[in-house]
Amino acid sequence: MESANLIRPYTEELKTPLKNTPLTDAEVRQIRQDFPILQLERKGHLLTYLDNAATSQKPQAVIDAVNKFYTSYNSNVHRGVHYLSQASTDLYECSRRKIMRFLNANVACEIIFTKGTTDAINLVAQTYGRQNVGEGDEILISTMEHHSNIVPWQMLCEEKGAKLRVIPINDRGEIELEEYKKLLSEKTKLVALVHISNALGTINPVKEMTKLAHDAGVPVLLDGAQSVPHMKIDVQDIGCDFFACSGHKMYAPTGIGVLYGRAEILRSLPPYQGGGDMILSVSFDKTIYNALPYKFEAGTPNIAGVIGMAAAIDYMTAIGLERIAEYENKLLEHGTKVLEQIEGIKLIGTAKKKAGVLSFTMSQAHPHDIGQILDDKGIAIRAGHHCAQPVMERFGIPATARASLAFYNTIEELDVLGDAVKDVIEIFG
Ligand code: 7TS
Repeated sequence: MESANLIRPYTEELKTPLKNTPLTDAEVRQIRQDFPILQLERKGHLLTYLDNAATSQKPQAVIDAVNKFYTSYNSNVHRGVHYLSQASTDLYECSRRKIMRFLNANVACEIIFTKGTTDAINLVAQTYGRQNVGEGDEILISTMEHHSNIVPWQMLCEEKGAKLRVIPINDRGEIELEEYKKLLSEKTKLVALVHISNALGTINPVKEMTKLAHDAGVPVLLDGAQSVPHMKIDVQDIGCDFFACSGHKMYAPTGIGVLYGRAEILRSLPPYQGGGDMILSVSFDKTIYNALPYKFEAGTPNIAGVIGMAAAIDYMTAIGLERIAEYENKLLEHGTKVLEQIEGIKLIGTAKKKAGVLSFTMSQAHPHDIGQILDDKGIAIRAGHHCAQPVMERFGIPATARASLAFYNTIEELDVLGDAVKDVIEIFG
């Protein structure tokens, strides 16, 4: 019989980037061929997919990894002595170690698989939060949080009689650091902060903010949903205590995500959910919980999702995260220029440090109308509040139109976006 090691389709080691020179247009054309969905046509137009902050498209390598799991390895993990169960367990744990390296966590047990960012943040709220937050305590978030980094804390505060405090942002959509310093106090039990804003594109100074929180004795959770796909992440260098992200925004399947937590903190926490896999032994008198990371992974996990996420990491690291960030920055600069030159367009989110998000309003048309007309031209953007209603309120607007970028987008696509936006203006005059 074949051994699990022999059938392993990839290793836990990270790939090294194929090159260290800037990503060329020819390479991007090649990369686009790896994404079957980018070959789709809509109403006679080749799809221009600019809704990557909502979810990214999947390369064939990820689709194949999931397919291969179901066709050749499907079995439950951590259970059977039989060949398939050992193979799927091997793939699952090998993927965990790959993700540990990708985020530069210290040990594999610091990587907890979740359904996504939302689930990861709720895990922290329900474990760390319920254990450590009491009446009169405070949790510090920012104005630019996604609802998934607001509502779990509101729910916790309501239950515990604690208070949610909010760090203000300036007109460019940047954190007011002086206000942040003032808000940190002995009452603060956690800082929960978005790394890159999905509505504005702002890259927050998370290392500096983590240091300030730690100096005040406060742990930090980062919402990395929008940062992991677009820049190199090193959780130890940042120094954060928790880091949450979603597979589907980093070219992996939906329904899978990661919570990184420092082992020392995770060990001190109660379990999140009860069930199979999170226990060592169960009797009606006493249940003994499993060690990390299984204590936080109750029930059969999303094995195919985990394997797909490892394949996505292979794909991204082979291109190179630094090269991805550099190329996307070039796209952002070009897209910003294109939109800025159009009369009536206002960019929302103009931070000095920004990732590939172009949120805008137009004096002539509502964002939903813009989205509709662009869709007729095969261009996919998102229109709405982007699950960040407090950001909209801060800027006094109900919604924005948002084009969000990935490394498979091109300068030409941003020109297509610009021309289509001009057409919207003509229609609405
Ligand atoms: N945090 C941020 C910063 C996000 O952008 C999102 C999703 C989430 C958390 C939640 O992630 P999930 O995978 O758990 O749903 N953002 C978006 C978006 O911008 N458009 O659709 C979803």
